[in-house]
Amino acid sequence: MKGGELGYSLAHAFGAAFDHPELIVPCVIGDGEAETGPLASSWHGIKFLNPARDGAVLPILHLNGYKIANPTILGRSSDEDLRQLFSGYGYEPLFVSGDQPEKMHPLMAQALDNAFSKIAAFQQQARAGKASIGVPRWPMIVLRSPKGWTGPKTVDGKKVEGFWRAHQVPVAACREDEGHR
Ligand SMILES: Cc1ncc(C[n+]2csc(CCOP(=O)(O)OP(=O)(O)O)c2C)c(N)n1
Repeated sequence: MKGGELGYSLAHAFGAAFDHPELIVPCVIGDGEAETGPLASSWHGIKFLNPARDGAVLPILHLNGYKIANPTILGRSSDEDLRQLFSGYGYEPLFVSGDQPEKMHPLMAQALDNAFSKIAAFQQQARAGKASIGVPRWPMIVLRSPKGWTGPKTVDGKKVEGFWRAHQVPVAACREDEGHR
């Protein structure tokens, strides 16, 4: 999708999961979107999830470091600060970080398997009537990868991959006189 108002992805994910015990809703959240007021307050939705009666939400916070033309606050935060922040909201953050696709794909697959097993364990216990599980610490994934990952590294000598410039169409105009089409 192109365009639209940022901020509502996580609130919608919780809305989809409430009263749908069979659903697990992965929700990818950009670090730019995470700076909007609606998104910043939606993290608390986790407190309303009932593991017996509702589905689950798996937030995937995608830190590619930049929004349109600036770095992001969460992208510049250390793993330890993020761990403390999201633990405070009630999550267990799982970190996946890097820029080599052949390493990142299995790491992400492992993190997803890990998250789904934790969700399944909370739900099974709650649905078996074990009141003793208390409030689950639901998993979330923090994914760090470069903005514009696997796109052109530079265009016209200017850095694009891993930089805010990747947000825009990097080739400004087709110049037929130079043979571009
Ligand atoms: C409420 C709102 N504020 C500002 C914008 C303008 N805007 C469009 S994309 C964007 C940056 C989004 O960054 P991020 O969520 O990190 O996405 P990604 O880097 O993955 O493209 C901004 C600020 C918007 N669409 N909605």
